[in-house]
Amino acid sequence: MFTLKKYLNKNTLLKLTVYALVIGLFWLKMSYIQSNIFSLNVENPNEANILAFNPLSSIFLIFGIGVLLAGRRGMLVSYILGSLLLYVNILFYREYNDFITIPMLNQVANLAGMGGSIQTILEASDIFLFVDVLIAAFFLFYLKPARLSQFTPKRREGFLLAIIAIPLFVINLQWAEEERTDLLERTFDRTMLVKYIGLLNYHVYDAVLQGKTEMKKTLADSNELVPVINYLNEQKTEDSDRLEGVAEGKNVIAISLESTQTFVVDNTLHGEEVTPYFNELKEEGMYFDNFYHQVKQGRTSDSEFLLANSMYPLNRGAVFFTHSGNEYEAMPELLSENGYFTNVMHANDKTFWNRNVMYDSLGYNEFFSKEDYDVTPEKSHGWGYLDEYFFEDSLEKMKEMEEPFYSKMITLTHHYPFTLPEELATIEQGETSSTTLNRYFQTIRYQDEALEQFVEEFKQSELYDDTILLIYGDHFGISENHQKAMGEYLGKEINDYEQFQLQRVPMLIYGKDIPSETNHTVGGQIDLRPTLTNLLGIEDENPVQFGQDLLNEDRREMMITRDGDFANEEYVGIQGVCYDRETGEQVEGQACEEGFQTAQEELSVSDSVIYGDLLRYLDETEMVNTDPTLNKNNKEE
Ligand code: GP9
Ligand code: MN
Repeated sequence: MFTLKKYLNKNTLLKLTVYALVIGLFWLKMSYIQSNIFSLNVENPNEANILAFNPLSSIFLIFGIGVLLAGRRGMLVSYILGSLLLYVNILFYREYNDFITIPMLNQVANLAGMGGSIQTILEASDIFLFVDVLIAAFFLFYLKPARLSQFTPKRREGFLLAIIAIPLFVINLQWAEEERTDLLERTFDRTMLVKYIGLLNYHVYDAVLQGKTEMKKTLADSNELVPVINYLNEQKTEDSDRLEGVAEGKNVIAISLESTQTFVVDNTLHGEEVTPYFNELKEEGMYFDNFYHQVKQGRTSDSEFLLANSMYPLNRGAVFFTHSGNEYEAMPELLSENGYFTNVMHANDKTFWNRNVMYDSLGYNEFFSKEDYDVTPEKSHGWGYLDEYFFEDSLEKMKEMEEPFYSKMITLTHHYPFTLPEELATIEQGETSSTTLNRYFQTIRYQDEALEQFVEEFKQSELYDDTILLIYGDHFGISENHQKAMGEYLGKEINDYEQFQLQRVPMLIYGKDIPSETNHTVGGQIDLRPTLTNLLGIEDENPVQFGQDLLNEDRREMMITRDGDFANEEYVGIQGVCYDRETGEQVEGQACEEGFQTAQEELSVSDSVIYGDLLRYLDETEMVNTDPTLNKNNKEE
């Protein structure tokens, strides 16, 4: 019979002591490394507690496997391997300020960089990180119970340890999700993942992600690109030459405005314009008022993906994380080939959204991240470096750049939760039932002022004559959770149609030879690339693009969201329901049927390219497809 007494004899207690000592020792070491060697930005006591707790599940797992495979020797092997893995991460972190990922390991060039400096990142005191291995060996083999052969772990104990890891991990994850919902789905940032689930679990997660990606990729073959290209050819409209090459050879400054939605443009609060500067600027350039964001969980990074590739991001996770190792034919690469110095300016950690890795895949020449800016506590708030300083420093950098350049700037201050030091607020908060929305007005006003200072200084600089600006909102800032408050502000009920229309973000093209006009075409971020390459007069031969030039009057007016909803010239289709785009009235019948079908098809075609990493077959597929003799032969047969 299973009685506690039977199991809690002296022998068992001695055994448990050894287990507890070894597990406790590794726990101590891992906690020390996580809290003292890595900078994980622990923000509150709850996060500190999660961080202290999160090594446990992985420790039970690795020791469980060790015991299962080879008893106490296995336990020591687990201890040594675990320690080595931690140490390799420490070395990597010293060099890259980042954690190892499998795609990162695959990037030989990166590792070569590390190899060159390996001596400089080793520290004499690192030896102390291994002293505990000797102590663990002592516990396992020479401590009295061990010496007297009272510590001989059985396989089933190993199994039990590994099983205990499961509830420990579930507790860890639930606790973490309270702080950060959808932690694993959204895969924000490696630093954040390590903070919440611990370094070893993070590696398991990374391996699972990689396994899934590899599997889909392995199953794909070059034939799959043919239907993609066929589909895109069907959708294609004749190129128009409207404004083609008007900005030939010019620099481009693309400005991604954080959380900026169209509803604030030309709108007021307390009788004051919310974004007075942008309202004015848009009159001097080409402004698009039916332009939508198309992002999903990858938020800013998804908008970057859309801009660079004219492909849809993924429905789950951030493609910047999940498919950074894919082959792309991205716009930065194309511009580089056309003599541009391509770069991104964003004063945040370079690892956020895996940017440091993905930007290489997209072909950017340089990434000016937080470490390239003079970020001090006085000049920071909330998410980090305040926009005014970011703009100021960035313009200085651009003045020194070799021309032509393509710089993409990403602002930061107007980010959820939209807080601002009181002295920087120049408009009163809103008075709706949502404090989030109320604060939103202050941070967007702040961003507007920072933009003003930048654009006005830019106009005075020598860059003005030879540069165009492409300014766009990255995604919504006010989510559906604030519908009621949004309704209070806009003075109307926010139903599904209105909520959909709130996904419009401003888009403005501004520069010396760009005419002033307001363009009402229905479009989205997917259209940015073809629009820009047309203005620059650059031949873009990549056929796998889903967007269309916004200036082409014959374009297919269609904007598809990641949820399979859409807007076209006449209708807006939302979750199977059809609305008149202008009036918002519900339309009965099959009016939206075709639109929904196109949306579904288009998203799955785009997904197949990413999941199958199909662009790696582009060269060979094009050859097959465009060989006229081959087509002729086919016809003759
Ligand atoms: C972080 C910034 C914000 O670097 O781009 O990201 P978001 O949360 O908006 O995707
Ligand atoms: Mn954003």
